[in-house]
Amino acid sequence: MKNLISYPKLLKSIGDELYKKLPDFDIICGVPYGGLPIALYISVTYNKPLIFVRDKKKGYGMQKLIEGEYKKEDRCIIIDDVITTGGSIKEAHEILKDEVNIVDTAVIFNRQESDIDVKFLYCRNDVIRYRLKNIKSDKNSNLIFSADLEDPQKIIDILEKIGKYISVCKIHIDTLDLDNYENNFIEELIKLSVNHNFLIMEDRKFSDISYIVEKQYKKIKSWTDLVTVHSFVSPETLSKITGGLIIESMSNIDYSFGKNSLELAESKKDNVIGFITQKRIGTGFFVCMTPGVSLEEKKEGDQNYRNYKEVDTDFIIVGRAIYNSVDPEEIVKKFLN
Ligand code: S5P
Repeated sequence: MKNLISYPKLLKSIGDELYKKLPDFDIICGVPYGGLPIALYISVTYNKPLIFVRDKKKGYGMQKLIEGEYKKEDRCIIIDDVITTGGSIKEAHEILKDEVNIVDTAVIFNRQESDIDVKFLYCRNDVIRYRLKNIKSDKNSNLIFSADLEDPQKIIDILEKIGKYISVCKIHIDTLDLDNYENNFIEELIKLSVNHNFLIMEDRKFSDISYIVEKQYKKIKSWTDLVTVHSFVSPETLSKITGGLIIESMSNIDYSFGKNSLELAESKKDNVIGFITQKRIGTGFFVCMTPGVSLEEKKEGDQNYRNYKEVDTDFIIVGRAIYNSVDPEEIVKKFLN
């Protein structure tokens, strides 16, 4: 993001797009350093005086913390490039709150790790959606590998062979036998996902109130791109996650939350990527992923398998048919045909 200053045309179009999202205001405040170029561009282009705040921690101490001229009644916008935890934006608020009338805060990129309400152009969820789309088309693969083996080493060994063919690797972290594994499984999984260019999904099927899901998600967020969530959660619960996949229907029982799931997803577009579903729903903005898929139609316990050729959604999720076979690479190639 700091390199944006090396691309003036891009900086300009980002500045214009961000400006369109802002309410009426009188002055604009950039948070150094990341927020300054974009705030200065908006200031000069739209004739809005600029101020900026100094970093308290950097020893300016009792000196002047706000540069530029302002009046108490000025409606002020705070601008930064990125919001992660929101620390520097909170500090700017602190410095400005009794000096001007803060009307909004805007950033270019929201990492979605903070509860502060900000306007933004892009967020983590957008990046996940974009990457999924690109991986699918670059690899020409609609295959999600469901790595439900208990032995982490076996998962790593299979991924080394099939990683280049798959778009996503899905796991259930709580089913893995990690205590008896000498390496750091998550580190290895991330390395493989980078080398072979696939996303990681934790099939957590969140179902609790937002207060709890926020805590649960914190434990896995650093390594998972996608995460599943039941369709009966509240919009508030959904707002705590990114890369969400709403369980619209299950392969093993006959229920469907089509309308609910769509409404829920529409209400939280910045948190949802799509659905786990047996049939295509929505208009294509959200992806549809289907589990319960094998080379042929069959029943195993309560799992209902459909023939992969019968599935018309965006992705198929396949577990046992791949990892129980003697040659996973050969089987993967069959699914991709
Ligand atoms: O409806 C569903 C939803 C999911 S996420 N049915 C499913 O089977 N799944 C998951 O897909 C299930 O938890 C498992 O991880 C995978 C299917 O694995 P397989 O071995 O039966 O292909």
